[in-house]
Amino acid sequence: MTRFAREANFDGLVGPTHNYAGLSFGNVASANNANRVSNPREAALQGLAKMKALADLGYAQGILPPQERPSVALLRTLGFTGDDRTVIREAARTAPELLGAACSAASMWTANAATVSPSADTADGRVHFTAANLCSKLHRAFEHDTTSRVLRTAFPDEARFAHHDALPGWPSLGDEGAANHTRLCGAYGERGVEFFVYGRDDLASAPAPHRFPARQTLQASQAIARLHGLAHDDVVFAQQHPDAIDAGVFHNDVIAVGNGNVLFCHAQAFVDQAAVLATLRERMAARGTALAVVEVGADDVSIEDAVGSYLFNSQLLARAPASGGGMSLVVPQECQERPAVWRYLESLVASGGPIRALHVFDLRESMRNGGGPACLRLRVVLTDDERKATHPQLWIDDVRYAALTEWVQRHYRDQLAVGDLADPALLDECRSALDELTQLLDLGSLYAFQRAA
Ligand code: SUG
Repeated sequence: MTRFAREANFDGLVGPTHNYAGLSFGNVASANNANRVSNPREAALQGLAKMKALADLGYAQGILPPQERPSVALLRTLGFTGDDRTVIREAARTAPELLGAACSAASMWTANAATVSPSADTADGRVHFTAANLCSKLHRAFEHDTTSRVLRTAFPDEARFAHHDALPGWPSLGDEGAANHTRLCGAYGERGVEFFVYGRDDLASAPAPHRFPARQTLQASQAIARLHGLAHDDVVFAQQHPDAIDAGVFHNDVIAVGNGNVLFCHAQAFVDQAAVLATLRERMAARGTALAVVEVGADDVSIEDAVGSYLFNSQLLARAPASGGGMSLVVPQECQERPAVWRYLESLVASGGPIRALHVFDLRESMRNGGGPACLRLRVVLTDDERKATHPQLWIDDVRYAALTEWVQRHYRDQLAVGDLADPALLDECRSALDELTQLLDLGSLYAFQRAA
C-alpha cells in the first residue's frame, strides 16, 4: 500500500565553536582555510537563514542541535586530567590538534549524521536510521553517541522509527552517512531505489585514490542496507571514482545529488559510470518511473570547478505543481562566483529539463570548511503520521526561527581564532548557550555536562 509522504530536511544548527583548525585531510576547503579566523555567529545565522527561506517556500524544515564542544570528555579519554579548565589548558599546551578535534563544530553537517531509509523501503515498515561512525577522522569519530541520542529524541516512537547504533569504528567499516546515500523514487511514499556510493572495497583490490583517503567502505554500505531491511532489488552499490576523491571529492555529495526521479551528477563521479546509470535506470523503470539523469561533462564544468564551487553539493528540491513542477536547485553563492559554473547553471534552467529554478545562499562560513547546502541537511522522508510522531520543537517556523536567531546573537562570538579554543571562558560560554538551547527546544538533559551536574 502506498501512503502519501514528503521529504523533510533537518539542518544542523552551527555550534558556537565553529572554527578553522584544518582538520579534514582530503577536504580541500578545510585545508585551504586552516587557521583563518571564523565567525561562529555569522555561520549560525547563515544556516538559519537558509532554513527559514526553505520553510517559507513551503518545504518541511527541521533542525538538529549542535553537539557539546569543547568535548572535555574526549580529552579525558585521551589522558588529560584535572578539572575541566586544566584539561583544556593542558591540551592547548601539549596537543593543540587534539584540542582542535575536541572543539570542532563538524556535527553541523548533518548529511553525515546518519543514513536514513524511509518506511516505504524497509521490511518492517518503519523509518530506519543508522548513525554514521565517521571513523576516518578523529574530530568526527566521537559524534555518533550524541547523534544517536539526538535522533532518538527527534524521532522517538519505536513503532514508527528504528534506530541503529553506529557500525563499529573499524577502518573496514568506515561510514559517512547520508552524504554517500541517495534515494531515488517516483512518489516519496512509493518504494524507492537506494543508491549507496562507497570509496573503497575493503575486501577486494580495486582502483584506489593515491592522494586522499576514501572514507566510505562497501562493507559499511552493505551492512546498512541489511540493517534497514532493504530488498535486494531496491539497492544499488557503486564505487566513487578514485580520481574524484583525489581531486577533493571526499563524499559523494560533492559530485552528485539525487531526489525523486532526478539524478544530477558529474560525468566523472563513479567507476563504470555508464553501467551504474544503466542499472539505476533499469531499477527505476521496473517501478514504473523513468530516471532523469542530468550528467555534467568535464567540458562544461571541470572537477576542479565542481569542487571549488560545490555545484553538486546542492539541494535538489521538488517544486509544487503550482510553481511549474520539476525541481529546484539550492546552490551556494560560490557557484555564482565561478563563471563556468554559473554559465552552466543558467543554461541548465533554461534547457527545459527537470531542473527549473535556482536558489542561491550565502553559506560562506560553512563552505570554508567544505560544507555546502547539501552537507548541512539530513533528509528524512515522512508520512503524515510519522511526522506527527516527531519531536515538535525541532521544526522551523517563524517563532522558532526568531527565538533561535536571538539566542545565537546573544551567545555566539563574532570572531574565533584557533588560539581562542584554549580560552577557558569559551567552555563556560558554550555550556550556558547549549543549556539554554535544550530549554528552547525542549530537549531535556541532552548534553553530558547537564547530566554530570
Ligand atoms: O567531514 N569538514 C567536514 C565537511 C563535511 C561535509 N559534509 C558533506 N559533504 N556531506 C568533513 O570534512 C572540517 C573541520 C575542520 O577542519 O575543523 C570538516 O570536518
